[in-house]
Amino acid sequence: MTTQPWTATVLSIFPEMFPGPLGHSLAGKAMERDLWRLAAVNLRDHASDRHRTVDDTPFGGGSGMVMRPDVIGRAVDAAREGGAQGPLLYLSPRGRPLTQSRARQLADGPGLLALCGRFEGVDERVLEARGFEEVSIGDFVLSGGELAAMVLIDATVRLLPGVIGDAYSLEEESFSGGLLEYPQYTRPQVWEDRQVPEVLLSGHHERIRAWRQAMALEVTRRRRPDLLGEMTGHNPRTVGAAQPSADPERG
Ligand code: 9WO
Repeated sequence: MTTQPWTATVLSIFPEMFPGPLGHSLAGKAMERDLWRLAAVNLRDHASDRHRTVDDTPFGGGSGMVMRPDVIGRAVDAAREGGAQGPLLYLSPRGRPLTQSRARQLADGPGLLALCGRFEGVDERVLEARGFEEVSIGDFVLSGGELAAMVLIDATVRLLPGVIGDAYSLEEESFSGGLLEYPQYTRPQVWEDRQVPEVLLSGHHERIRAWRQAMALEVTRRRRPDLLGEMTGHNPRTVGAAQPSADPERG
């Protein structure tokens, strides 16, 4: 017996949405190379009536429908029985925010199971009983958990060994770690009267490295000072911060 590749199992009433964008580009190429696998399970296959019902009206009243715990419980148990490994995740705006660090942990494991809710959500008891971890990709509401699951899987799969060249990932770890990206430029050298910054044409690799680091720090300080606060324990708004111009993005 040999070891299985990293596998994402998704539980959804719209399994045909998968792999969707995950079948393209970097994740898609990696899937073709069998560096990871995707198993999309139709929750309706675990319904118990001939209409394949997965939802019902909420106790206590109110609008909309709630996904039934018995159907989801059977789907999870069958996936586990079939060999699905890794944490059980429920994509929800109530969840703990997804971070690069959580994506790295997930990439270090054997895979994940993602429950994609629809309607007004999932019966709370099945989340408790199966020990779901709730994960949010941001403070907004989608029509369902599927797109959020794709985001989570994409963020994780690109960190799997062999998916991105080692040189690139090392650079990402050591340099841009914790900071936003520095500005990038390519040809043409002049476009609509806008010059590429001179230093990037200099061929002076140490000056280029220093410029990029300074720019990454400046972009982070202006747009996401909270990221610097986490690194330094200081409030960066008060540490030598120039006054922003009228446009906070371009000052
Ligand atoms: C819909 C709704 C309608 C009336 C009153 C309350 C309501 N809550 C919801 C709701 O949260 N619907 C969710 C839709 C149920 C779970 C799946 N859905 C979902 C997941 N929308 N947005 C996400 C999501 C997941 C991860 N990160 C950000 C958003």
